[in-house]
Amino acid sequence: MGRNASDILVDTMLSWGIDTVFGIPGDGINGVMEALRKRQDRIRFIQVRHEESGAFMACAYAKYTGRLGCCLATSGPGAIHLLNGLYDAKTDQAPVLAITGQTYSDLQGSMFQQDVDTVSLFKDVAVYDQELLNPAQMDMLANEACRHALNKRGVAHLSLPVDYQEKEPEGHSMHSRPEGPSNAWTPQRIVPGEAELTRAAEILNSAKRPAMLIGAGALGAREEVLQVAEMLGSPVVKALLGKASIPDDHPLSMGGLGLLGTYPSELAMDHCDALLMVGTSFPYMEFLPKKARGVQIDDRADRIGLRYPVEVGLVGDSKLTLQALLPHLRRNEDREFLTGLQEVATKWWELMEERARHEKPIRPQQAAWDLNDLLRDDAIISADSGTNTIWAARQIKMRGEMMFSCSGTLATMACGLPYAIAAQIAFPERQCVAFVGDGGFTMLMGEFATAVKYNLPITVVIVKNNSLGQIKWEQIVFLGNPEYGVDLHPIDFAKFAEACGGLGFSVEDPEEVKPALRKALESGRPSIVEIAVNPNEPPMPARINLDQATHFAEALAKGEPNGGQIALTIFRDKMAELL
Ligand SMILES: Cc1cc2nc3c(=O)[nH]c(=O)nc-3n(C[C@H](O)[C@H](O)[C@H](O)COP(=O)(O)OP(=O)(O)OC[C@H]3O[C@@H](n4cnc5c(N)ncnc54)[C@H](O)[C@@H]3O)c2cc1C
Ligand SMILES: Cc1ncc(C[n+]2csc(CCOP(=O)(O)OP(=O)(O)O)c2C)c(N)n1
Ligand SMILES: [Mg+2]
Repeated sequence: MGRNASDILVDTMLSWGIDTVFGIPGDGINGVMEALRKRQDRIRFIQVRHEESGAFMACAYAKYTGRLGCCLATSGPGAIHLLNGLYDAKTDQAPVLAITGQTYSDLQGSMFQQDVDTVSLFKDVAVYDQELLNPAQMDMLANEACRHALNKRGVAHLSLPVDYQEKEPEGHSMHSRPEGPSNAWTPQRIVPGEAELTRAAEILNSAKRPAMLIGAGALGAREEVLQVAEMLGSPVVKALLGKASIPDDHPLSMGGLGLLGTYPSELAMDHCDALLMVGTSFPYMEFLPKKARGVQIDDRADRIGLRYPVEVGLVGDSKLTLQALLPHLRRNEDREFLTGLQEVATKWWELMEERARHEKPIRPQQAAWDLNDLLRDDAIISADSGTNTIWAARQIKMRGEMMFSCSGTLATMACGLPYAIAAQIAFPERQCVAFVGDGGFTMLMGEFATAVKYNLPITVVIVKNNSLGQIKWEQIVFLGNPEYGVDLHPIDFAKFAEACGGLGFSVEDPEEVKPALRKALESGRPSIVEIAVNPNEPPMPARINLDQATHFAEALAKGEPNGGQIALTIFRDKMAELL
C-alpha cells in the first residue's frame, strides 16, 4: 500500500522538524491520528484536555525552541476551541501549524454534523489557510503551510476533509511534478544597507544620553545588545517579551517599562536624547520619550515607526544589524546618564525586595521574589495575564540562560499552565514554572492532569487572591469605580493537585512560602503551590499619576467595599519604604 494523504502530511511535518503535536483526537481527524500512531517513534502526540491549551502549547513550543509548533483538532468544535491559542501565536509572531479535521467532502454545505467553514473562521488568524480539495494536493499544501508559518512567523491552517485523510493521491494535473515540492528553507537574515547604518550611527554618536529599548526580537542578540550599549553608555530597558534578552542583574539593565515597569526605566525614557529600539513593538506609547531622536531595528519593515516617530529605520535581523552597526559607533565617554540610572536601579531592586517583605496575609510580591533563590540559571518561567504578570515581571530576576514568556500582545488569561507544559516537554531537564493567578489557572486547570499523565515535573505557583485582581484594580484606579463582578469562589488547589495525581502545597504563612516552593521544585513531580495572598495589595505603577490617585479616591467615595483594607495596605507600604 502506498502513502495516503495523512501519511504524506506527517512525513512532511517530520521533514520540517516537527517532533511534537498537541491536540485532541476526534472522528473528524482520526485519519491523521493513524498516521501519527504509525510514526510515534519519531513524533510525539501530546493529548490535552482542551484544544485551546493545545494551541497555547504549540505557540509556547515555538517561542521557547525557535522551531515550528504544531497543534491538531477535530472538525467543528475542536477547531473552534483552538482559536484563542492561535491568536496568541499570531499576535506574538510564533510560527504554528494548525491541523483541523473537516466533515466529509460530499457533505460540506449540507448542515451536516460539525460542518463549520473553518477556512473562513481561521481567515483572520492565519497567514496561510487552505482546505485540502484533493489528496494529490497534500504534499504541496503541507510544505507550503510549514514554509509560510516559519517565514511569516504566524499560523498556517490546514483543513482536512475526513474522507480525504485516508485516500492515496492519484491523478496529478499535467502541470505538477511527481516528486512534489521542496522543503528547502533557510530563515531570513536581513541586514540593512551601509547608508542607513551610517545615518543611524550619526544619530547615536551625537547623543549625550542614549537609551535602548529592546524586546522579543532581541532575544537572540544578547551579546550584540550589550556591546552596543557598552559602546554608547546606554541604559537598556526591556519590553516584557524581551525580559530574558539580557539578565536583570546586568549593570546595563534597567528592567521593564510600562505599568509593570521600573522607575529607572521611566527615567531613562524621560531623559534620553536618543532612543535605539531593537526588536520591540512595545505598545504603551505614553511611556516612550517625548522628544528623543529615534532609531529602530526590526526585521519587519511594517513595524518601523509604528510606535515611535523614528528618524531612521534599520530593517534587519537584530543580531546581524547590531553587528553591522557596531563598527560605525564611537565610544561615548560621558557615562553620567548611565551611572546615575544605575544608582536608581540599585535602589529599585532594594524597593522590590522591600515590597516582598514577609507579612500576613502574604504579599503577592513575596511569592515571586522567593523563587529567585530557588531557580536555576536556565529555568523557564511562564506567566499568565493579571496582577500575577506584574509580580512575575518585577520580582523574578532573569539570570543566565533563563527564558520568560506569556501571552504578550493578546494578553489572554490561561496561557501560563499550557506554556509551562510545552516548555517542560521541549526541555525535560530544565525547571519549568508557571506563575499564574487563580482566575487564569481555573480556565484551563484540566491541563494539570496532562502534566501528571506525561510525568512533567512542572511547578505551578498560584497567586491566590480569590479575585480577578487585575480587573478589580482597573475598575478602581482607571475608572474610579468600586469593584464589581471580580470575586472568585475559592478552590482548594492543593487538593485539586492531589486529586490529579500530583503534589499540592497550600501556603498561608509567609515563612512557609520558600520551603513549599523548594519542595515543589525539588520533588521531580508536577506540583501546585497555592499561595494565599493579600487581595488588597495594589499593583502600584513605578510612578503614580494624579488621575490614578483621584480615581482611587472616587472609588472609595462610591463605596468600594475593601476601601479601608486597601488604604491600610498602601499606608503600610509607604511606612515600610520610608523607614
Ligand atoms: C497583564 C499584562 C500586562 C502587561 N503590561 C506590560 C507592560 O507594562 N510593559 C510591557 O512591556 N509589556 C506589557 N505587557 C505585554 C505587552 O502587551 C506586549 O506584548 C509587550 O510589551 C511586547 O513585547 P516585545 O516588544 O518584546 O514583543 P513584540 O510585540 O512581539 O515585538 C517584537 C518585535 O521584534 C520583531 N522581531 C522579531 N524577531 C526579530 C529579529 N530576529 N530581528 C529584528 N526584529 C525582530 C518583531 O517584528 C516585533 O516587531 C503586558 C501583558 C500582560 C498580559
Ligand atoms: C481570556 C481572558 N478573559 C478576560 C480577560 C480580562 N482579564 C485580564 S486580567 C483578568 C483577571 C485575572 O485574574 P487572575 O488570573 O486571578 O489574576 P490576578 O489578576 O488576580 O493576579 C481578567 C479577567 C483576559 N485578559 N483574558
Ligand atoms: Mg486572582
